[in-house]
Amino acid sequence: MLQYSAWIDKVAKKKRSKIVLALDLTNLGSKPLLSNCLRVIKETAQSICAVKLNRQVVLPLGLLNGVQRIIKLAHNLDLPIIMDCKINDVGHTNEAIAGHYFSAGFDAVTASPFVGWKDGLEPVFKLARQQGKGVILLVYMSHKGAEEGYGQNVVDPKTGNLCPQYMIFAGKALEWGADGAVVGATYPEKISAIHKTLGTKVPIYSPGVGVQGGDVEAAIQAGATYLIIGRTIFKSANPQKTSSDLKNQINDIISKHQ
Ligand code: BMP
Repeated sequence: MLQYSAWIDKVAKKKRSKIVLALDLTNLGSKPLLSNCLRVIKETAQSICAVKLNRQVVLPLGLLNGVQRIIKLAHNLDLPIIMDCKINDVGHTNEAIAGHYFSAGFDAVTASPFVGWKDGLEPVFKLARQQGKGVILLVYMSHKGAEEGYGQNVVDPKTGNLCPQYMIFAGKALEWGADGAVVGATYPEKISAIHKTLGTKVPIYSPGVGVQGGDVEAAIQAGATYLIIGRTIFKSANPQKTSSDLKNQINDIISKHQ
């Protein structure tokens, strides 16, 4: 079985798609949550390269219950599946959390670099490496409050100079061998700066296009590898067409800037 990073890269090339579907459905509406999730994956499968689940779906469906059906469907359609759990605790619980998600069939997890390496994310990276799974780090989030944490100026311990927190996190993504760095599409200038550090070694996963106000072209041009897209697709009247249109739009932008 391919390692996570190689798998998503292969699927992205095969399907000519950079879209990670954020399946953030809720069961607050009238339709049952599980069948709705399965339907959206089936409708968009040809135009996406991975599926991302949030706790808002895992909590009501259950990791070993309904979520198993979603993971199985994604894998049958040759789609890796990411658990967006934003791991953020001390090492032993981080390791246990990642272990449960990996055992349940998830191919990658997201994690917060604020907790650091020693007794923080080191055990998560070790476990992921042993199992061929991925760890994707938050480097600059897409919402307005991101500047209060990720955007603070801090003293870089290596140089003693003031430096934005997110640039230190970009350095950690490289140093720790992360499989991806999340940078909000709402801040293309941050994508550019982080991309200069990461180059082609760590792909940038960018959420925030569409509903959150980010622009597809600006994010791609700045260096985003994958776009994480949720509501624009699953809340549309026709998710199949919307995802296909977005895929084509992204490919046109890539050809234009090559
Ligand atoms: P939408 O396209 O509906 O705005 O969804 C974006 C997705 O990306 C959500 O699943 C959200 O949890 C995730 N996300 C984000 O929006 N900003 C971040 O900085 C990090 C995220 O994981």
